[in-house]
Amino acid sequence: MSANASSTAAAVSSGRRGQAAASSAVSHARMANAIRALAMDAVEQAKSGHPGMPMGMSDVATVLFSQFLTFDPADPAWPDRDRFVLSAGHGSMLIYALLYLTGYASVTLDEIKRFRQLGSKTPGHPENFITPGVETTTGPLGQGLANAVGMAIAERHLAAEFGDVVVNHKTYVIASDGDLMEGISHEAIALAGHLKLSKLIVLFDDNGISIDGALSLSDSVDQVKRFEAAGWNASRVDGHDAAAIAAVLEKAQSSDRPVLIACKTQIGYGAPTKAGKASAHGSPLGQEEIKGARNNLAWEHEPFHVPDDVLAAWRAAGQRSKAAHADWNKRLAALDAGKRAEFERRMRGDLPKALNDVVRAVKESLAASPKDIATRSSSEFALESLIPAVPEMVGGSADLTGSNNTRTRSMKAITAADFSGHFIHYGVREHGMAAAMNGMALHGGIIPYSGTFLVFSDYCRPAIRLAALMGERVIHVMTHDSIGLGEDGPTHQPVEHLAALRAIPNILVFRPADAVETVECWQLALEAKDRPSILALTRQNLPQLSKNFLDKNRCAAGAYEISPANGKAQVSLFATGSEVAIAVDAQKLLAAKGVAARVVSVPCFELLAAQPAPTRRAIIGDAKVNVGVEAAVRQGWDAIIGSDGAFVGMSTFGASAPYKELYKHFGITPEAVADAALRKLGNK
Ligand SMILES: Cc1ncc(C[n+]2csc(CCOP(=O)(O)OP(=O)(O)O)c2C)c(N)n1
Repeated sequence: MSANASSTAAAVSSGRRGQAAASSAVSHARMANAIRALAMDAVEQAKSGHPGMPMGMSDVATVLFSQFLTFDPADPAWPDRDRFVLSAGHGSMLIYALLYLTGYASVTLDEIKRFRQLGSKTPGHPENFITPGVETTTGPLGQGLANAVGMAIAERHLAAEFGDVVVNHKTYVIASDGDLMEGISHEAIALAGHLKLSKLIVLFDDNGISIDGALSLSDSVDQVKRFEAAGWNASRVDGHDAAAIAAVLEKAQSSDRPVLIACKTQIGYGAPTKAGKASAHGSPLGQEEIKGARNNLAWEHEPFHVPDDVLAAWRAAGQRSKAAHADWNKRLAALDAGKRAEFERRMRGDLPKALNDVVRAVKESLAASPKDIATRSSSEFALESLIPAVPEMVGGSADLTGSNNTRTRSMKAITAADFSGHFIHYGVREHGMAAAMNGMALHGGIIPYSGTFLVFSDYCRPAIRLAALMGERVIHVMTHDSIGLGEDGPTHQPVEHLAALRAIPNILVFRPADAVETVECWQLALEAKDRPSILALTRQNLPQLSKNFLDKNRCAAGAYEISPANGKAQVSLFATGSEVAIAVDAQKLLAAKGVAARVVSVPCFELLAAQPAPTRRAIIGDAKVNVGVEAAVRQGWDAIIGSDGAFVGMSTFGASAPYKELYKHFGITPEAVADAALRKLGNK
C-alpha cells in the first residue's frame, strides 16, 4: 500500500477550526509523510527509538493538528489550549515532529537530529519539563491516558467556576494497544465514562501489533465494546483515510460522552518489509528499509529535509488558532478584575495570601484546646480551615472517604451533572486516582489531594513516581500508616512503604506526630510547588505533644527537638508520627534511671536532608547514643541515627490484633526504646 493512495483526501472541509489556508496547496499525504520521514531519520541517526508508531499514526496526527487541535506554538502554556497527550510515549518522534513542523521554538530541526541525546529537547520519551509543548511525561504505558482523564476533569471543574468563556477546551489522547492493555486504563476509562467527560477524545492506534508480535498472542478484547460498556461513544475508522478521520473527529466535537476512535493503522506505514510487523516497533529501520520507504511514500528528499511548501503548510497549521487565542485573551481581559486575578493566580500556581493566617489560626485553636486525636482526624480538622481558604484544592478518596477523613463538611462532590464541587469519589481506583491527579496538576489551576490507605501507595506508585519526576504538586493523604491500624492485619499494615516512598527522588514524605505537626505538614505540602507530598497519618488517637502556640513551622526543617534533655543529652531519641509519643515516654523512663535523653521529632526525612550541614548536625546532635523509633523497617534511618544507632521498629510483617497489643507484641514500647538506649550506653 502506498501512502499516495490516500493523499488527496487531504483537502479538508471548510468549517473546522481555522483549516490552514496554505495546506490546501499541499496534500495531506505529503504533510503526513514529513512526520514519517523525520521519525525514520531521527531514529536511524540516534541508532535507537521507535519509528513504527509515528509512521502508523501520521495520518491521524496530521488531521488532528491541521484541522482540529486548538493550540498556539508561540504560547505552549496558553491556559485554554486543547491538551494533546501522547500516551504511547515510545512514539515520541511523532510529537517531536509535530512540534517542529507546527513551529514550536523548543523543537528545532537540530533538536530532532539530536533525538535521544543528552541535553536535547527530544529525549527518548516525552518529558514535559524538558520540552514545551509536551503536556505530560509518558512512556510507562497507560499513564498518559489516565493523566488525560484528570486534565478533562480539571477543565470541567475550572469551567464550572470561571465559565466557558475562559475555560473551554478539549483533551486529545493518542493511545496504543499497550496503553489499553494496562490495568490503569480500566480505572481511567471507567472514571471518565462515569463522569461523562465528553471533551475527552482518545485516538486509539489500533495496529494489532506490540513488541512480542501480533496482539493476538496476548489479547482478544474488543476495545470498542469495552469503551462502550464504560459509557463512551466508540467507533472505528481507517486510520489512513484522512477524510474519514476528519469526519469522526468532527462528530466527536459534539459528543455527550467521552469518545474513543479506534484507528485501524499499519505500524511502520510505508516501510517495504517491516510495515505491519513488530520489527517496525522499536528499532531503527535500517538504510535499505528507509530507502524503500522513501520510495513507497514518494518522499525523495534528503534525511531531515522537509521541503519548503510542506513546512509552510505545517507552519500555517500551527497558526490556525491565532485568532482563537486572541479572542480568548479578549474574553479574559473582559472578565471581572477580581475573577481574572483569581484565575491567573490559580494558573500560576501561587497560593492565596491567606494561607499563613489560616494555619496560624488552626495552631492557635489547638493551643487553646489541645486535641488528642488521630492524625487523620487532625488532617480533617486542618482541612476544615484550609479548604475555604485554598479553593484550588480538589480532594478525593479511593472509596475510603470516611476512613481517610479527606472530605470536609462543606465539600460538594463532583458529578457528571455538576463539576463545581471540590471532592471526587474516585471509586476503588488508586492507580487511576493518582494518575488523574497528575493530570489535574499538569492542567493547572488545581491542587489535587487524595485519600487511601498507606499500604495501597503501592497501587499508586507508578503515578506518584511520575509526579515526582515531573515535579507536580499532588498531595496524597495516606492513612492507617502502621501496625497502629490494628485488627485489619498485615495485609493492611504498611511496613516497608515509608522507606519505599522515601526512596523516590523529589518527593516529600510527611509523618506528623500530632495535630500541630499535621497542619504544619499540610502547609509545607501546599507550599511545595514542584514536588508531590505524602501525608502518612494514623488511624489511632495520639496525644497532642505541642501544647503551646508557636508561630514558627517547626516541621519545615524536617526535624526538631520536641522534648529537650534535662542537661547534656547522652541519648537522642528520633521518632516519627505515632512513635514520637512513645519516645517521649521513653525519655521519662530514662530520666528515672538518671539518663538524660532528648527527643527529636522527624516529620520529614527529605526536608531534614535538605538542611545545610551545620543545621542538620545541630538537629541530630552529638549524644553518645542515637535511637530511631518508627513502626516500619529500618531502611533509610541510618542517615539519621548512623549505622551504630539502635532502631526500634518492624522487621517483619505485622499481625491482626488490637493495636496496643501489637505494639507490645512487636516491641515498640517506651520500655523497649529505653532498653535499646541503655544497652547502647552499656548500662545494661
Ligand atoms: C508499563 C509499561 N510496560 C512496558 C513497557 C515497554 N513497552 C513499550 S511499548 C510496549 C508495547 C508496544 O505495543 P503497542 O503499545 O501496541 O505499541 P506499538 O507497537 O503499536 O508502537 C511495551 C511493552 C512500557 N513502556 N510501559
